[in-house]
Amino acid sequence: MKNTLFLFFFILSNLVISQDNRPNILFIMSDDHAYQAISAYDDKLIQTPNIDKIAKEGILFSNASVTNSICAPSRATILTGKFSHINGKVDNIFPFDTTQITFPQLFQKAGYQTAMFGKLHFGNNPKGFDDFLILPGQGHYINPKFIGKQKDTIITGYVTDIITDLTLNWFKKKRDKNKPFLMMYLHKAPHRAWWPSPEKFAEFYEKEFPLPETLFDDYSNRASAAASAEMNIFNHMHLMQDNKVYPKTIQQMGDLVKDITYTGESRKLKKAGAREFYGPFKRANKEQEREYRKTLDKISADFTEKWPKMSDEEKTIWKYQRYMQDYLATISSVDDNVGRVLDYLKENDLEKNTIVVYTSDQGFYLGEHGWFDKRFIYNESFKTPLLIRWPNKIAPGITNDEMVQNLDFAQTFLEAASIKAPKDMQGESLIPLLLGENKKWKRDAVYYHYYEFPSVHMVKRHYGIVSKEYKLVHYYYDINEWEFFDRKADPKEMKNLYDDPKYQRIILTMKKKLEKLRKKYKDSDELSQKYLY
Ligand code: SGN
Ligand code: CA
Repeated sequence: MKNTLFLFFFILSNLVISQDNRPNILFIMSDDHAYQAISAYDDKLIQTPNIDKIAKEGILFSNASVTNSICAPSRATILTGKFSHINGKVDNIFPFDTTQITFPQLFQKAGYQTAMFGKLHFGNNPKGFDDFLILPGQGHYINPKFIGKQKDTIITGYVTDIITDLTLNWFKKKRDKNKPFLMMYLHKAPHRAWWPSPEKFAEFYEKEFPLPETLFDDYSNRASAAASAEMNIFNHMHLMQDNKVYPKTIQQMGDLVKDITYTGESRKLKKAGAREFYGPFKRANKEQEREYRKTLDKISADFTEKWPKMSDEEKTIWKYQRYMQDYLATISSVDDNVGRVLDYLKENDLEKNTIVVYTSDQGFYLGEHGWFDKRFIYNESFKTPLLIRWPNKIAPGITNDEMVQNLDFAQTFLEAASIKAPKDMQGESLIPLLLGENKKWKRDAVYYHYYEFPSVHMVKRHYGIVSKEYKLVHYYYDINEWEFFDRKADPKEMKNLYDDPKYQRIILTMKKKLEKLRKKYKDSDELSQKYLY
């Protein structure tokens, strides 16, 4: 009897030790994926059934935003749970201090198995991961190189498929079934220069997309930063590298483009050999090149025929269509691949205990205000998609419009995993909102600060406060201008109301709130000085 009892307790205690019921976390992030290009948010441009599934079975945040709309700073904020001015990664140029604590390190220490595959773009290798393979810097779309924990490698194929293969391979071959996992599955797509797979390139070239209402924005009634930015589709998007116009001869290209405002291209063209101008495409092997060539030849023929006869307005529309065809084609691949990973979870009984997050490192302009790129506090780049599924915890199909940020991710994941968050993290756990306990949520406005100027796209430095109703922005450094928007009355942000007498009282209130937020988060003009160049 004694022996049987002993055996019983022995088996029981082993069961308790080997059963770790803490939730797995699958964090899926794309690079520059605009919420306008996810059908759960807006189905005018593309259908994304797999990404939508996360929202259908979970929660969609309609007011999720970033603290600083650019790649590396967003990633630093996600990993540290701190604003750029505190973690020091204020732009893509300033280095990250690797002695700082990142949330994956805490997961690893607490017994999670951790892995990262894809684009980190952080300047350093990630800490706290049992396994990783990351793209160096921006990485390549075609036949990409990866930096590994053990060794570097080049993998033939299309980047979005490869990152997914690596992730699935890890699940199949390396996952320790006795431990919960933290998987960071990070896409390069749809980052510029928007190179699709050959199949999607051909498919999306046949499509035509609706024009955004503000495509021909003249930037009047806004602070001067909107007009001086260099991210206008007509003026700054490259016909070759971006729109993929590669005529048979360089001479032909030079003649065709010499009348457009972006003259650097034709000058460079004459100096270089043709292959150099194939941008990321120059990595393709002969077979891949043959496949891409089929669509490239169509683009080139269409361009050669139409371009000389087009008005500036028609040229803008032509470039916009080319841009959308490629940008959305890359997203279609992301959606297919997200589907592969969700299917794997389902087929392997991992669905129930896995928190699945889909987000982007920031939003992006898809022709709104005539722009591509990001950086500004205007909605399309300030906001970011955020969809979370957690079966039996999050009610399916809910939408939440609270002002949440990428700053909040670290504390959310830590709380979900019952790991104590360091006191100096600056976000709020989203768990109450996930569980539908919205009354516990006290934040009514968020803080934003963008730094990278002067730099590519020339978006001036600015900081601001955003609530559900209003947005107040201060542009500083080489200008001193304010902007104020009524978000409900003017969702497209076309009219700066800073000098409107009707709004003076509310502007004053928002200014006070902004000062309070800056104090709370420890930002100041003195600190901004530290990050000047
Ligand atoms: C490159 C891109 C820019 C982009 C930055 C930062 N130009 O410079 O359009 O804003 O990266 O992007 S490109 O011609 O090289 O594509 S980020 O997402 O990495 O911050
Ligand atoms: Ca980005």
